[in-house]
Amino acid sequence: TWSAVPAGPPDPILGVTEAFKADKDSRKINLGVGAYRDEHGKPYVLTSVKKAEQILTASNPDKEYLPITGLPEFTKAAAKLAYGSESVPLQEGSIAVTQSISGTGALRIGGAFLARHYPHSKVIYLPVPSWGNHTPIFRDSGLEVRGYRYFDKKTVGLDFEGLKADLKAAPEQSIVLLHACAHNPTGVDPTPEQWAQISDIVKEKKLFPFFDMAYQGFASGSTTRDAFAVRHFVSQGHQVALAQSFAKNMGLYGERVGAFSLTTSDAAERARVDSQLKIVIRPMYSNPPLHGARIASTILGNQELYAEWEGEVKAMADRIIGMREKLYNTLTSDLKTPGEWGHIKSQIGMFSFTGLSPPQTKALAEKAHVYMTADGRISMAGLNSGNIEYFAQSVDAAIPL
Ligand code: PLP
Ligand code: TYF
Repeated sequence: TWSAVPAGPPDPILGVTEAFKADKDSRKINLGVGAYRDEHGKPYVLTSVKKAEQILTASNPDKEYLPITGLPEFTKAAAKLAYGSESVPLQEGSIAVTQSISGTGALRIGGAFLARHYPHSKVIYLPVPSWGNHTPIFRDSGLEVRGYRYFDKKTVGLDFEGLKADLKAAPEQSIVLLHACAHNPTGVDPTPEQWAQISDIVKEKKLFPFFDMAYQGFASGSTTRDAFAVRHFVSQGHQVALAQSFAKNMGLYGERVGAFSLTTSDAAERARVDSQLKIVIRPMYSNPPLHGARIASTILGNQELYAEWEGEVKAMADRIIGMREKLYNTLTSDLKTPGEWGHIKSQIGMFSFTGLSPPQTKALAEKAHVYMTADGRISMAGLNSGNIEYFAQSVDAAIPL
């Protein structure tokens, strides 16, 4: 029956982990997948998460099904975290929000909802490059995927002129996907002034903004600062779609905790949109899992745990920023590695887009047991004081290739 099914290619990001696992060398480093590692290279479970789990266990909760749109305490708290308690649509009760299977599930619900109900366009514009899963998510949702210029290889920074030109040239009312902060894979974000200009173009062209916020708190260490773009757009009167993930900022990767929301015109419109979100979700997976949403809502709803969590997000962000400094200094001052490495320090969030070429990344894997995606993206969180010098020396050796 399946003789005509062709073998598919491995996932470009998760495939790196497979190669890493198969390597027996003790010096090996995995800088592929974007998952936080502590100073000892180990997965990190936040103390606030452990405390929330203790509170939950002590309350002996049941295992009943959640409603289709998830745990109400969680979705309320998630919307407040993203939009801010001062947000007008939040206060007016005009935000439709549902729990989702982490950020990926939020993007997929959003894609499916827009494909069915957004009346003006079936076209979504993604930054070039974007997270590798964006294209298949939106294509499988029934949207047509196109790109807008984002990254400038020459400056290793934002191609702001290209971005503006491409958004201005897009058909009116197209959907545009924006990374809210800590752009994956480039680590390059617009400045607040640039966001304000993007908001103006989106308004002028009546584009529909869809924010992907997978790293709130992870970029700057402040959940408020990282929500700037979303909150600015909302304050400018845009209606937005928003995908949130709690994988990175709470370290809840495998618990699959996320939310999808849409700001609407008023509470009556919100109720109609809510009803249609349920109709999109019910045949997909019926209702979301309990445990992770309970953890997140316990943290977000408890002042003490919330403060502890904010400290832990900041500590993760700060460790990454420290690794950026150290890598930059080792490459430039100690090793005098040829090239311009300032972007290692200026890039934001979990990743650095090193500028290493596919042959260089291949050599790093084969000769130095250092693994990263073929586009030269490294997960900064995979570096620590025990491996950063070996990494820098390996990069230095690979540069002439
Ligand atoms: N969006 C972006 C830009 C991401 O980088 C990620 C994870 O790496 C996600 C969404 C979704 O991840 P998850 O489904 O684990 O929340
Ligand atoms: O490293 C990245 O960019 C992500 C990480 O279900 C990831 O692709 C891994 C698994 C998953 C979602 C995101």
